[in-house]
Amino acid sequence: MAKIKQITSRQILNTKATPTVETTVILNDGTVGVSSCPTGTSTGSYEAVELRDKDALHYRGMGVLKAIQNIETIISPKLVGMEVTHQREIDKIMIELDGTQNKSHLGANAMLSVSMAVSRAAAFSTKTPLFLYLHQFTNDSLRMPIPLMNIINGGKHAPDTFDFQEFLLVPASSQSFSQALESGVNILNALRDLLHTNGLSTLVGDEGGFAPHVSTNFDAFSLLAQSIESTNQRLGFDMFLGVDAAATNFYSNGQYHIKDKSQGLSAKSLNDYYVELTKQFHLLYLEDILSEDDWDGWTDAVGKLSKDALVVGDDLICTNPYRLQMAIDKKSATGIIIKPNQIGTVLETLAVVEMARAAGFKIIVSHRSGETNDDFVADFSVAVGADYCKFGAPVRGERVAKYNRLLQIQDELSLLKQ
Ligand code: 2PG
Ligand code: MG
Repeated sequence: MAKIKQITSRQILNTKATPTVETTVILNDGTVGVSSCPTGTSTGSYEAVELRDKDALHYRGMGVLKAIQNIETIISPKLVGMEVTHQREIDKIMIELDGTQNKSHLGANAMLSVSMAVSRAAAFSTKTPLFLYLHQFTNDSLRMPIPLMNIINGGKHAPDTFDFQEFLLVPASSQSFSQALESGVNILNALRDLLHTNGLSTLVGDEGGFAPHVSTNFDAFSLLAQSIESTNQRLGFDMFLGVDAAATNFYSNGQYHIKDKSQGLSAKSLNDYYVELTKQFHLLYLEDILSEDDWDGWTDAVGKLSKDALVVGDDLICTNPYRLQMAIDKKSATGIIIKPNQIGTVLETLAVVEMARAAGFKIIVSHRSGETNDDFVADFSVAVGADYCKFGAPVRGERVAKYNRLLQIQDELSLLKQ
């Protein structure tokens, strides 16, 4: 088995012109594995720490040279010489070297880029597709996820537009991955035409979805419903809708403030509004519909909404086992967003998936708004048999990289079955 010979890292840019860490792992059999970390914009308070230099003279303080130094001076000396397939031990060593609850010593960006590059090098070295390589660390079945496509952007991803952050297409599970992707593209094109006809902007937000200046969240759902109807698909049969409200961003002084309502709302009243929207627009997927610490509000949401839609925690849980346990105990969600950089290593991410699955949660593997062209999460989503993946709109290189990788995997899976 191949051993780690060298680990090098560098500062590269993500899609928001913000520096991030890219790591190269070289093995003694000549194999090379490279991986880079994504970055969130509307981050949860309980995410692992992304180490930033805070040197105002460079990249407005957002440089990651300290994280890179940690890789080269602290992590690399301990990992060089190890068997690359010993992912569990490798991640454990990094967790011990960090020694904190939230990865604030080494930085989750440093640790995750190494962890993913190690997996990729091991997969190459053993001549195994990455999704199959990762699959051996799980108890799940391989499965193509249903793509949740964010074709209208709001919130922090498109400032001065909608209060809700993401308006998502949710294809029916009867569609194969490639059919679902094509349906999404057809609706994206129909929406572009509809916006154009109405004299609205077709400029896009961080994740490639349109960001028109219409006023309410209700209006955004209406635009999606009209676009779906103008294709040959039926809302509520072939295609459903979803939302990532990222509600922490419009919560203040105990109330939720959205343009749809003239006054601030309590969690219960906001949940009643979600019930109306769910009925009218066939919402199947509801992510971060309440603020990240509004546990009672979340429990109320599950009671009112979970028979019709998935109630999904992102900032609520932050891919963190302690937060997940709270969500299980309080019956606050029925699905979990999985983002490797919220926790910091591949093995810990896999463990959270297992824990969530055992509690009956649906699994949604997600990109970040600040991405690179790294398609690791595509393989990861298949490896853990995720129910859904959320990789943005099916446009822009960094989003399409993940969808295109899933198209390859769909083919590879059918070859495996032959
Ligand atoms: C989210 C993500 C990804 P960000 O909230 O789900 O869509 O956004 O990466 O900005 O946290
Ligand atoms: Mg989210």
